[in-house]
Amino acid sequence: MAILPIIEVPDPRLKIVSTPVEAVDDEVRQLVADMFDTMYDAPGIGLAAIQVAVPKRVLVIDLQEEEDAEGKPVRNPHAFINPEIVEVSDERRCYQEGCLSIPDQFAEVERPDRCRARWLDLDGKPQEAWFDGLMATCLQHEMDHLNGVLFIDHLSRLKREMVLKKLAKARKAAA
Ligand code: GNR
Ligand code: NI
Repeated sequence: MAILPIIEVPDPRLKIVSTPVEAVDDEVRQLVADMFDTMYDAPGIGLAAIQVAVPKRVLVIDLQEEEDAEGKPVRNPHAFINPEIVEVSDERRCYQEGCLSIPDQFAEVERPDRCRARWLDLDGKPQEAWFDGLMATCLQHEMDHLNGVLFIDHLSRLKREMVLKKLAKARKAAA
């Protein structure tokens, strides 16, 4: 178990375009395991490798929407290696997004409602499927990270600057 430090804005590494994984080997599987530990600890519903300073095209998602009898979230981990979005719906949806690299800041982002993705699983096997709802939103948010894009990059300049100003203020208050 390894909880890795999450890098935050304005770290320039968040703008890196991550590189495809060449082989799904034990090193990649260890990275994925550490990313799950880090995501659950944060807690968050998704994490891209660059957020733990690894510029590889790897992301993990667990919406943790179900609960067991005691009200504890049921784990539903998904790992995506070298993911690509191959098709999106014309319909869009708005969702109040947040990001572990922009802590405690939220803003409405509009994205395609559904997306079809292609990726490698932990055995290196190609997979392809449609996603909708929060899974589609989260997958597109994580895909953006692999391309050096943050949710605030989808906002107007004014709104982006408002988010960054609020973050600066919150950090100052916490210091
Ligand atoms: O934990 C997270 N919540 C979230 C909420 C709405 C849309 C996207 C996300 S992803 C985010 C974790 C994160 O920063 N992943 O990159
Ligand atoms: Ni994020």
